[in-house]
Amino acid sequence: MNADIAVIGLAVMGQNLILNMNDNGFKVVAYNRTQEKVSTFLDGPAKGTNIIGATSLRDMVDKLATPRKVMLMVRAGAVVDDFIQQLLPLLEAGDIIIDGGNSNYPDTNRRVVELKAHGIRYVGAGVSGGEEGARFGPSIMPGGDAQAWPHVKPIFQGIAAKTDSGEACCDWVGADGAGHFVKMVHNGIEYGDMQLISEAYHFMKVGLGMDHQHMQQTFAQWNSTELDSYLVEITADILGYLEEDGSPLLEKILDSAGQKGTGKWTGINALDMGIPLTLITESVFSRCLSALKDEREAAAELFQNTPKAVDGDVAEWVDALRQALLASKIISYAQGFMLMRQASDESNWDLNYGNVALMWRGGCIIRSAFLGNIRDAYANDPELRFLGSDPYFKDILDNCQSAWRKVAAKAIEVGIPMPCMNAAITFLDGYTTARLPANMLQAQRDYFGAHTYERIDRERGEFFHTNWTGTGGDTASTTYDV
Ligand code: NBP
Repeated sequence: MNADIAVIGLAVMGQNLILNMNDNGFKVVAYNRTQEKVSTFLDGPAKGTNIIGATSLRDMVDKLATPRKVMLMVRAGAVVDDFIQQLLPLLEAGDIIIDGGNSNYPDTNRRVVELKAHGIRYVGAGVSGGEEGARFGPSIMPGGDAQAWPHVKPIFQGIAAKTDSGEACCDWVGADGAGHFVKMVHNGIEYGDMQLISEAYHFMKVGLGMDHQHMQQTFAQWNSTELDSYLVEITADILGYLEEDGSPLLEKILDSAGQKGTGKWTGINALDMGIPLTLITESVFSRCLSALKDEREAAAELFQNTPKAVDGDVAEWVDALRQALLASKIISYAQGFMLMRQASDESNWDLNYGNVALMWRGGCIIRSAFLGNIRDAYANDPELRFLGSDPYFKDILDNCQSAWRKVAAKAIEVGIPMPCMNAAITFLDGYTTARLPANMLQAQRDYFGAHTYERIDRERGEFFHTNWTGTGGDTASTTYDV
């Protein structure tokens, strides 16, 4: 047999990726742990296609052309390691294993090294876009053993989403777990975007008293501005969705958010790497806070917290909100790209940030017109440290600032929680403040723990300790940062 690729895992992502590969002329072998899912798939969605099934991993491997390409679309974690162990005796040097699931990137780092020792080329590919993306064009972020890329490239770029100018939303990201790292940051940014939109909705509903039709029209209109994006588009759809009795379904959905871990991993990595990823981290905490539903209900009663109205012209507030959302979004992406730069520097991945923006331009959940501008920003200056410094984005931040502050201040005044919009403006204020009160922090640290400080009237790198009380000693603690 001479199939191009095998896909293991026939849940929603695997099935749709296989159908997409088939549409694009690739011959695919489908395999699943629970065998009946193979026959159900072949007799159902795959009927009449060139897709073939396998009854065992041996059968699957035998049906592949060399070098064999086996893609795992299974639950992340131990299941991936189990399949790798089962595949190893069946594959030979030069064959390729691809993990297209949401694996944590340190696992991918480890697997690339372990499999290289067996002569197997391992690829960790982030796949985004959910069911529809998988079926008709996902965003794919592959990284790992670069020798695998020429073999995988035609399939991945063939099935990936395309930008308006026809570029594939898939390119080689970098070594080790770089692909899964970039996918993780993508998901973190998705958390931030979703929370920002939810905050805008909350302000409209509670503060401005807008009805669903008005909110739906507002988001639909925003979708023809710089906010043009998949998430803004589906928000308008969600707001317009009515139940049979004519009432909006949205208001019947329990306000307790779930999460599957990628936002949390992004926050953990930011803490580990010392990057102030305040907005995405707040968005994860917002989900945690929302999940404390019973406690919140009790506290709402205890504090007699009732929604408060925002006075003033609704249309003016709506436009201020649009500006606040846009500016906050810029900060969120700026922080996400700061995190990727730090990871790239630490791991020598040499990430191409413009390419990352291009990969997210289509096919994925955070796809937006805005990502085209991010791509341009990094094309103009690949060394850009802060996205907000790019002229296009700086202009928006400058122009939106007054409205953005107005919204953030009003939300605090009337008690509407907007943690991400507020985190965003606070970040910009901190990032653009030449002298922060960290001198006080350093003095305190030295006062109680002899942690030493640097002086502005001396060279950087020279550390001082003061005996602040006259009763402490002159011995300083060792100076290091963690
Ligand atoms: P799931 O994450 O639900 O995984 C289902 C697959 O994992 C099935 O093939 C199932 O086999 C297999 N599996 C499980 Br669960 N436990 C197993 C075990 N102990 N041994 C062997 N196989 C096992 O599927 P999905 O939602 O299609 O996602 C696939 C991957 O893609 C995941 O890593 C996911 O995080 C990622 N992803 C999902 C989305 C999305 O929108 N759903 C988007 C992007 C990425 P069985 O049929 O025998 O139980």
